[in-house]
Amino acid sequence: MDYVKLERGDDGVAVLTIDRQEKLNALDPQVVEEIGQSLLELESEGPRVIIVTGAGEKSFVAGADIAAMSTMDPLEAKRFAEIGHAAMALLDKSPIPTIAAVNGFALGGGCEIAIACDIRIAAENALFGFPEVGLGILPGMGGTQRLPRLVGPAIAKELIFTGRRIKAEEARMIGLVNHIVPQGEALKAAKEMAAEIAANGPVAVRHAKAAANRALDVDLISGLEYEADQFALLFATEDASEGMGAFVERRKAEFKGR
Ligand code: CO8
Repeated sequence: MDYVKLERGDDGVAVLTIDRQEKLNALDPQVVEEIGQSLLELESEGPRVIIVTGAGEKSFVAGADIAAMSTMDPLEAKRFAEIGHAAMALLDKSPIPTIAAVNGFALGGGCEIAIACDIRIAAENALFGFPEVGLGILPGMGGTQRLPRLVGPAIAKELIFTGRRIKAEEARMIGLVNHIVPQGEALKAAKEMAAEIAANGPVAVRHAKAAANRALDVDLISGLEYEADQFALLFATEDASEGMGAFVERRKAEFKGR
């Protein structure tokens, strides 16, 4: 891989870093392919949490590579969007929790990566926005679908139609960002949150993610049925016996992930 680095911690936390700093980590087709391949690798290894970040403090990802897109024909653009969608699905539909540690620019495709993650932690210098319509295109890596689900249709449409950039604080106010931390500390804060998640029953966390994802796709009654099934299923795991047993015996649970 040229532009994506994977770091696997002993604590079950994997960090995927997009590293193309000379272009502010902009996404050309190769970068997007590498993100998808890396996430596929991680999915089969099964870390407890995946953190996604951009190399350097200046930029998370400054969007899709505009120079590369400027020569694409519609079929190439469709293919680009498809590999992008496949990679993003590995972030939000995979059972492994994902956290975006956002440092600096998260524009266009960069913001789309961030919102495909389950949770976003932003450094104070983070800047979010969807500049695509100013380029005569639109957010094509899930932004038109995920942003309205995350912040509601009116705010999403405002951001997409105007292309306005917003700072971390405004992003937090509208629910785009979970937490803001000092500049340079987004990855550290994401690792701290990942450690909190990783200390819990991993099978439970995975099923909880699947259940929470269901809330976005189905009506309440179907979602509650799904939740009850997932809840019941966990009673067949060793982790549930261990977790509840440890509470009753007043000791710390040792989860095995099964
Ligand atoms: N594409 C290509 N190159 C870029 C991009 C980009 N998005 N962003 C930055 N770069 C390059 C610059 O061209 C420059 O390269 P070089 O040194 O070779 O000239 C280098 O990175 C440094 O950038 P700047 O000199 O411009 O740095 P500044 O600090 O002056 O400005 C900005 C930083 C404000 C981020 C500015 O670079 C900028 O506006 N970039 C473009 C942001 C943007 O419009 N992003 C959205 C792109 S469209 C998109 O993301 C569509 C996604 C949907 C399709 C995905 C399908 C998979």
